[in-house]
Amino acid sequence: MTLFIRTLLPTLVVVAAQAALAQAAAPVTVQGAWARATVKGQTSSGAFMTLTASEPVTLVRIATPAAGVAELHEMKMEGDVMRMRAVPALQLVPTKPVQLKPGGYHLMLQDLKAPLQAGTAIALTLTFRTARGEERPLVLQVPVSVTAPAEVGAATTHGMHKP
Ligand SMILES: [Cu+2]
Repeated sequence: MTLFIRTLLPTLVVVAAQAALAQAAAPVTVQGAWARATVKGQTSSGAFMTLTASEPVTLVRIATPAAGVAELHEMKMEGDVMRMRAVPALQLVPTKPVQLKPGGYHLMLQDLKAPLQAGTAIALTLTFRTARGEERPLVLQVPVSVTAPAEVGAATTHGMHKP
């Protein structure tokens, strides 16, 4: 029995260490995440969500196996023209939700490996840097849909399904 415990103990220590590593996730909560389904021939799309940090962090990197390039973008009116540009980093102020939504900040997924089909989900990893310079990942499964989850009712009200 003693021998059994001695051989088992190192294994338990390793498992505990791995669990601790996994728990060092970003201090950020995500609400309402979704990625827009693509139509035929479309090779890029956007992902949207609300991010709320519990300590000061900066979003520094986005990665997904679903796309060749994943970047943070911002849509802004420049004169009369709506323009989109890449944003290298996004600072989050604790408890202040930041909305990534159509027409504003969004995660741009370019060079899609396959069409994004409604009802499926894509893996997305957001990497945040803390004030101490540590990088913390946030691993998400983002559902793919045609419209934002909250927009479904609004779309119906606006008569989209009427003849
Ligand atoms: Cu974009």
